[in-house]
Amino acid sequence: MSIFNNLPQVKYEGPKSRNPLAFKYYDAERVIAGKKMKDHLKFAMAWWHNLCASGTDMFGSGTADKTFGAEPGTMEHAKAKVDAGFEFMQKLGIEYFCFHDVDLVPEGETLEETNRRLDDITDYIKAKMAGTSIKCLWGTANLFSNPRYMNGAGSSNSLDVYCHAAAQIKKAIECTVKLGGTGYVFWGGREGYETLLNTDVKFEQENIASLMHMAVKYARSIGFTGDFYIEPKPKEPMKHQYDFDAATSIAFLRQYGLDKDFKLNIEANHATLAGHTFQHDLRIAAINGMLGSVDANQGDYLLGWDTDQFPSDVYETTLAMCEILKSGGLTGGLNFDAKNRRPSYTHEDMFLGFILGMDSFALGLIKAVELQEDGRIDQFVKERYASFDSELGQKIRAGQASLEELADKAVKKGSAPLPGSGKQEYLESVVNQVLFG
Ligand code: XLS
Ligand code: CA
Ligand code: CA
Repeated sequence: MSIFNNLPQVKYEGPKSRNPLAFKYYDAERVIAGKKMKDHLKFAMAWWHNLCASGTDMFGSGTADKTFGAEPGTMEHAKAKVDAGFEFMQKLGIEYFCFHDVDLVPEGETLEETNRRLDDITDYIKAKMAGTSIKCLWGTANLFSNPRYMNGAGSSNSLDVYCHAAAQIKKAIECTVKLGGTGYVFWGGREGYETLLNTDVKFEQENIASLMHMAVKYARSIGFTGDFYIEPKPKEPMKHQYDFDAATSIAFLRQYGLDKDFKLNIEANHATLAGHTFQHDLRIAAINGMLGSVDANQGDYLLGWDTDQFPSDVYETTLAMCEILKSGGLTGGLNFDAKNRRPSYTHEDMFLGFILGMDSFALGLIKAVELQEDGRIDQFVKERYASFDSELGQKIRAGQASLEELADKAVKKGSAPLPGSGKQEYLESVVNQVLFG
């Protein structure tokens, strides 16, 4: 039975198309920079936003009907969501999905009951996957919604809560492995604190690291060969979250010896909440060899929280794709951790949100490749550091220079010349010319 029967198979019709239910830029099979677009842009559907979230906010109830013809809170509904999700992905040509354990099934009274339900639903999903090209990008455990996690999961003060989190992680890893997932995510939603007056930060961070070590050990023992990801976010829901941004998360992973098994899942809206650009966190992850996957969305510059909007800003997607191309591409993919605005409540809006997001990244990819081919920006950056091509510069780069010899050179020179213009305005005009010229 079709759920989206009034909605078509979405096809590429090109930039001149006026059909709202067609791609204008995303042409899955088009080869660009040596790869098919769909291989540059491994788009994923987030189970939680697309199949679960109905538009509830702090001031009002849901606006969107996500029942898909079944009673919410039942296993029939869990299965209806699978049916809806697969039809949706197939109609849009999306080949990956991401999930939390509790997105898949309603939690039971006991862990055993929840786990049985997870066994059933993953059997059902696996059967659906057969004969399609749909795969699992990553799985995760929701360790933030249930009241037991009010003080965190790995960072909880309660041993019982810590063990409950371990049980959920164990099962979520098993589900991810069963569905062939290539990644497993830790988003530290409540791993942080509200006040230092009641918090032992060192104790909590050590406990989080231990839980991660146990997760890696168990996952490897059942054959998981993919990457673990930390997904940085500075705040919301906690006032202060430990995985503040890419740099902080990398330092944590290195400090606790987790850096060989983990990379980062960089979310655009989380980077901007940390006071960075999306590109900044992509760059920091990439230069540290830790750019794994991306949660593709955007925030609102006027709002200080995580609005999880479908990406529409092509300037941003272009600069993001520049970073991704420069890093050699993602081992993970681009998960739309994005939801429709509350007044966009129809099934058609679900399609329109993904079309917007996929086209924005496709256009970003096209423009990023054009920027690379144009070459003026890369050339400018190269020339900007050209003084280090000298013999002494090379010695510094190789770590073979001494402070005394640099000081001697400076003294002989007398005064240093100015370092040359940064030409930001010129570079921004190059971007505009490539984007709109
Ligand atoms: C919330 C996070 C969450 C993670 C997965 O802000 O983005 O959805 O991606 O737990
Ligand atoms: Ca988010
Ligand atoms: Ca996310």
